[in-house]
Amino acid sequence: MIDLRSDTVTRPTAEMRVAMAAAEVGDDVYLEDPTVNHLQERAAQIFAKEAGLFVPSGSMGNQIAIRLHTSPGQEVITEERGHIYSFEMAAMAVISGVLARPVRAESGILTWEGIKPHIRPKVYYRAQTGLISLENTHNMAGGTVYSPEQIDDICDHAHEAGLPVHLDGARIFNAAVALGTDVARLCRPCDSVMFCLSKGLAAPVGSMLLGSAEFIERARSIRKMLGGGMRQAGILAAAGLIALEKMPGRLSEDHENARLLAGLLSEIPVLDVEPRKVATNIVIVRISRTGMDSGALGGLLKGQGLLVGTVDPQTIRLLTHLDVSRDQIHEAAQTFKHVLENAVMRR
Ligand code: TLP
Repeated sequence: MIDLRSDTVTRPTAEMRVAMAAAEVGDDVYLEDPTVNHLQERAAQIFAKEAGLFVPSGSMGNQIAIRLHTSPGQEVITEERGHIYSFEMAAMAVISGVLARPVRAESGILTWEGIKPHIRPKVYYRAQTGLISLENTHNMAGGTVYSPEQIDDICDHAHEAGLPVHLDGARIFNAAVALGTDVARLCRPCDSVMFCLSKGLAAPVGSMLLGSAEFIERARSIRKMLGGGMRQAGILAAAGLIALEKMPGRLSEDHENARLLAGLLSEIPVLDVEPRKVATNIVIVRISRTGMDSGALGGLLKGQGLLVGTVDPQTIRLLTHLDVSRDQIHEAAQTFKHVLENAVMRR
């Protein structure tokens, strides 16, 4: 099987497995796991934030941040296809008692001009805006990237308006590699940042939440409340450390493979894909002209050994990652060609 459904499918590397077996551990609820402590310190250092917290998932990291930045009854501004709104089980309503205020930006990249009209006026009879959340790279918009200047501009205006900004940076290293900058610069003005070790960086489990020392201290309590207090989590943090130190350096390979894949697919007449829009490791393909919906096409591709992700009935999503080689990209494009030619012949 060639699995392009997500970069979450990456398996830990041989080096990670060795490090996991040898990890020094303790009870992290007592703050006594040296490997977790080391990972948290290293992540904070690399991102130039005061402190970091190892969390079991990106969703938990985002939801802890929302809980800490907001009060019940407030609204959270997010891009309409943002993960915190579209893929986190309405958790912000359940856990924090807040409403999402989704804002559409075609490229997934919000601007202050786009956000400003959605900030509630400060009157007592209107729900108040509590937080702005950005996603870099933007997953469902196709791995699109905010530049440091775009983030600075939104954060400057948000802070002037008294609003905090959280960054869902699940794939922030992909953004940094695409821009040729570092994650500390990209995240500088954000009040909190979540990034994932378990996506393109290939760790088996885990994400990090970063912010001020005071924010992270409070985050640790909410993590425990949500059932995310882990014990000998150093086993996982050991893989996370390798993900953090060694894996960002290879992400450009995934980006090249994504551009290659988009180029090959753009040669298939019934597919709509724009290679020049591929900025990182995500390729979005419109399939309305194939005469099939994404479930049907996905089923046929699976029958030929290729797994793809679904965005909606007319759109599929393909991600490149550590466990797909350049040869497999060519193979995947051939599979699309073969399946679509056969489907047209059957009609
Ligand atoms: N994304 C997953 C799915 O949930 C859609 C994927 O396959 O891409 N923020 C962003 C931007 C994400 O893409 C994801 C996961 C998360 C947060 C949540 O991370 P986890 O899965 O660790 O809770």
